[in-house]
Amino acid sequence: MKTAFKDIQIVSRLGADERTLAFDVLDGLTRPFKEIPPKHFYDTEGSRLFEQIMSLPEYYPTRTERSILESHASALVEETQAAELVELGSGVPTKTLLLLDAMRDAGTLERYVPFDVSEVVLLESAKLLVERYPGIRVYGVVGDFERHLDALPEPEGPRVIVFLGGTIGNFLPGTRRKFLRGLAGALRPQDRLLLGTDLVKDPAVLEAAYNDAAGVTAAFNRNMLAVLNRELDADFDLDGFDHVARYDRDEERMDIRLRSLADQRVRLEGIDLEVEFAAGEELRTEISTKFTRERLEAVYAEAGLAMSGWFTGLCVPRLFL
Ligand code: SAH
Ligand code: AVI
Repeated sequence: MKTAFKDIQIVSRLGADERTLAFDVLDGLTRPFKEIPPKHFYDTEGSRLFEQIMSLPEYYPTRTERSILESHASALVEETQAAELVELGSGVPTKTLLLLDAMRDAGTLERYVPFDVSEVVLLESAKLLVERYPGIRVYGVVGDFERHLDALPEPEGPRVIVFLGGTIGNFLPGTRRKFLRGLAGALRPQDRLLLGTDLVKDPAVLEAAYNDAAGVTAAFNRNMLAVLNRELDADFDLDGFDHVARYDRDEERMDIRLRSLADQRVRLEGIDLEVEFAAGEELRTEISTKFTRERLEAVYAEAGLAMSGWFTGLCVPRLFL
């Protein structure tokens, strides 16, 4: 499917026959340990809730990454002479503006290529960007970056691919390796990858970031059940599940789950499935891996990538100031 506006072209790889949600849910809820992948958080409501998470006092990653980009965007553009910016999991591209501003100021900016599962958010951001940067072309891809990297357009000039927000941390190790290998294959020798990851730190700071006092992360987590209710005609009682976010020190990652408050049975009409949850049973909805430089270098090496620069920022949860 293709949608064209002036200066905006959107291609979609998530057609009506896309049955990933149905498959993931059938597969994930019939395992001894229940799990559904985090890409299913991001319907319109999930994307809005994530936008709220980004400005929570406890959620330091967005502010930290923004401050890193503020310090280094100009130098990165000067070094790469980037004419096009490809952004995977682009979401609401607020931090991206720092890179696009630097490209505009250097006179190199030609094209922005956002890539996201959320069509609504992608289209909104495309419209915003063509207004902010007269002359820019936006080529958006609505797709799953685990499966549709081949939908990226041919490069038209020096290209930087950015993957920000720590989203790489949401992959399990095997999927992460496959994804990064695919990405390495899409990079020409002169292209660069700018990856934003969170780092290992005090577990109290980490756990606070995923258990905010206002309950926005809990609502974001439970929203996955609302997605299942709507898309798969399921009857999950959202109040029947607690939000649980713990730091796993051995795996160095946050582990985010929904815990059933009682013995309950859920019917998912759309996939003709009935599932039982025991009281206290947990459904994993997300992991969020925290890295060290050594670990990241090893992850890069196994994907055939080499690290050419490393920038860190101060993690400042506002609650601890
Ligand atoms: N890059 C932004 C948003 C991060 S939130 C930032 O740094 O703030 C993660 C984004 O990735 C969301 O917009 C979500 O819709 C998207 N996403 C998650 N899984 C995806 C997948 N498998 N394929 C494509 N986009 C995905
Ligand atoms: C998108 N991703 C990097 C966020 C994270 O921190 O892992 C998603 C998130 N989940 C709960 N809070 C934020």
